[in-house]
Amino acid sequence: MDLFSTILPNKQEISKDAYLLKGFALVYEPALFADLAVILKQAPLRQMMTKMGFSLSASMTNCGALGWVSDRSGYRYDALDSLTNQPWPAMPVSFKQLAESAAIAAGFKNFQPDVCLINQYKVGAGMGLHQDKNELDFSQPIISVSLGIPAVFLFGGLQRNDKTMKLQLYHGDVVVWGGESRLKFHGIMPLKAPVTLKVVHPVLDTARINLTFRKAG
Ligand code: MD6
Ligand code: FE
Repeated sequence: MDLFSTILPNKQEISKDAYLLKGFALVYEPALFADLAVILKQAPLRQMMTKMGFSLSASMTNCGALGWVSDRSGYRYDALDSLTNQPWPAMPVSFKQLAESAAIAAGFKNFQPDVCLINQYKVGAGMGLHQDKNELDFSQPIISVSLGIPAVFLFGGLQRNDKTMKLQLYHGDVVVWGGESRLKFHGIMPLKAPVTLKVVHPVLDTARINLTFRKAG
């Protein structure tokens, strides 16, 4: 048994090289929210367009040296926010510490994220099945932090048509994936209105925020 299975009883392997760390982000919550508020003022959430001219249902922004963007010319990483023509806000220490410690807990050493994509989902918003493959180095994992109301995460295989598993992600849950799972198809089912007030967050209300950390450049 490895050291972290004793220290982290809430670590679940969901697939080869992919882990769910239940509640891992909860101790970071006060710092994350304070830092997030500053970022959102500087680089507001916005709905981006796809190449095909549809707008993504989640609203997005970024912090870090690079940001994930999509518009009529496609999606890519860009150092500038096209809304402000300024660099994205720097990645706060709290964000970095959360991402790096989650990576270590899942067995990925030396993860140094240069992008944090911030997704906000309101009830009804979701994200279709996709692969994350715009990053240069697929040996680096992705760290995904869920905040706010629960979502159903779809997790498939290396082919779009492969069978998907469904995973409930709750406030504070962190998914870390890399290695053999790095290029697996995944998505978010359209969010349902919460059925209990217990999952309605005092700050986020009935929204979900997802932070995904990557090393893109
Ligand atoms: C989301 N997440 O949870 C969207 N990608 O809102 C992702 O697309 C994602 O959670 C790569 C790795 C983990 C993820
Ligand atoms: Fe993704």
